[in-house]
Amino acid sequence: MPTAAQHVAIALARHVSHVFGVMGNGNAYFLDALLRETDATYTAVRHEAGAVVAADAHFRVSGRIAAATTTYGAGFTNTLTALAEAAQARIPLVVVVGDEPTSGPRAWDVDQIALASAVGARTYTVGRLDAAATTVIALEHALSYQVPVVLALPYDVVTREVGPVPELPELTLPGPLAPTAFAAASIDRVAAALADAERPLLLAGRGAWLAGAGAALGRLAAATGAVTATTALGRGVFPEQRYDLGVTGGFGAPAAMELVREADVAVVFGAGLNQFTMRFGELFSPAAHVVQVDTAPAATHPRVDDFLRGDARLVAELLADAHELLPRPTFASPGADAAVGGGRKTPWRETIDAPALRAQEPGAADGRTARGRLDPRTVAARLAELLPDDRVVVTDGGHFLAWPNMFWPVAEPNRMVMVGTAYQSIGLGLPSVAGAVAATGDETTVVLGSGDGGGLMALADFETAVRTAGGRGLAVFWNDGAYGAEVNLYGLKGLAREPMLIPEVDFAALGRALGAEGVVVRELGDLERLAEWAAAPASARPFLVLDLRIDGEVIAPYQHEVIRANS
Ligand SMILES: Cc1ncc(C[n+]2csc(CCOP(=O)(O)OP(=O)(O)O)c2C)c(N)n1
Repeated sequence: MPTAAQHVAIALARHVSHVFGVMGNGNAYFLDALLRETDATYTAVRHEAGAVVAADAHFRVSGRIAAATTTYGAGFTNTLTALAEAAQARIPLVVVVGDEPTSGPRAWDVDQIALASAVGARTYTVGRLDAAATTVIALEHALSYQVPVVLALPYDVVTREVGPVPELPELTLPGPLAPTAFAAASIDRVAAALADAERPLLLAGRGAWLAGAGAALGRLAAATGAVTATTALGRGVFPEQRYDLGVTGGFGAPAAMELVREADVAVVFGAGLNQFTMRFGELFSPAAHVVQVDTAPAATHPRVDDFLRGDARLVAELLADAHELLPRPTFASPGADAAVGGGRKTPWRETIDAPALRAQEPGAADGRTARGRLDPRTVAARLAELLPDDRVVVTDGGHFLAWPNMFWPVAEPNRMVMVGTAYQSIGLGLPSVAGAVAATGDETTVVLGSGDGGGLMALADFETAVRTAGGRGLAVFWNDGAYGAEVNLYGLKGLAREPMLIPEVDFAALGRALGAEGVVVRELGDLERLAEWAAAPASARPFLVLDLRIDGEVIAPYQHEVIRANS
């Protein structure tokens, strides 16, 4: 007779193909059922935070929900930072976790429901009569609200025989959020504002990508002559890169950011407008009219003048349709005589050279600073030339985040994934590798970017990264012998430096200990190994670790913005 654990595993595996976890008393029977009774793939990680991070990264890369599993108590509390990140970033996933028995807590139990709730995750507790149904409802909640959920397995329930697995319904999920009545009534007004603008700008974020708004936004940009830009999580949303300024905010190129300040009307789609995107309030000129289109209940930044609630794709389509119905043509088609065509101005986007505007400040030409260490800008630019095009980049947090974001082009938003940025946590990079590996095909290279501080924090899942990615994996450690972001903020203010420093750790040797190949990179020439590696098929090469000995005194522009905002 099937047990409750089997009911949960079978119901879960109908919709989830990958489960990441660490085993213990609380999830042993669930794991046994999962491996024996379902086709789901189980990947062991080495720290429970890594299980949630891997499931999170899996969703961010593939758009498909995954699960994490841990034992009760310590196994569960180990997930909390990663769970907070998933909640704040609005990533659906299921954490299948052991819990206290229905008879009440034992000496080692903690109030897991309260803990999950405190970081923003709802718990569904499985009972003996409803194990499969509760699993389906938990999945529906995660996907409908785009949040992580906890599926709790009481210790005494999992082993109970509960009868045949019932017929399971398909998931019932809501469609895209229709524009509110106010938003629908505002379409003509916003379309007219875009048409009348001298310098219209469209800015899109991850919400626009999730809504599949790319084509509609491309149509709207073409119709209005708007220059486009994205947030760090929305890169590549607009189909035409030749009119795109790249990332706004501190990772953006200086000339591109100056141009954004010239916009007189800016319409923002599916972007939360956090302090980094907004350059701490400086992104738009005070005179610009800023419209935000989002599924959030209200505007997410005080700078927003007009808020339209609705799905980014639906609203972009309505705006493009409305623009086409306007009584006057906005501008002549390219090359046409303005007088004959009735056009009244040159589209703003035709007046700019976006690729030149996107150029970043280069580093030292020979790749070395006066202190004899690597210039991170030059090495980042060289890495961009050497990395395989078919890649997914997963990163930790820290000052170094600037270098991949500024210098590595991204084909689609789901090819640069930063687990940890919503909750501003470091230490979630290395376990992201396993999730990205499971989410992509054999041809795709998974590239990790990490600082030395975040890398050391996540060391347990360095093993997971090497084991799961094998020759598909490459880890790039931006090694400055410090918690660089802290040095830049508090070291420069004169605070005691000792807590900010890290001995020079040999990540190449650490990688070798785990079965990878490790290269210490002290000059640009040391990157030649990457050229050979990239040319070999993944099956014929090892996981490669590049330990970049960078100069921490080269400070990224976004860090200067943070320093200014903090002083
Ligand atoms: C879990 C956690 N602990 C501490 C911090 C504070 N913090 C933010 S950035 C940072 C330094 C990161 O250092 P490293 O990973 O070496 O990257 P770098 O800044 O040097 O590029 C620290 C400690 C944090 N954000 N998250």
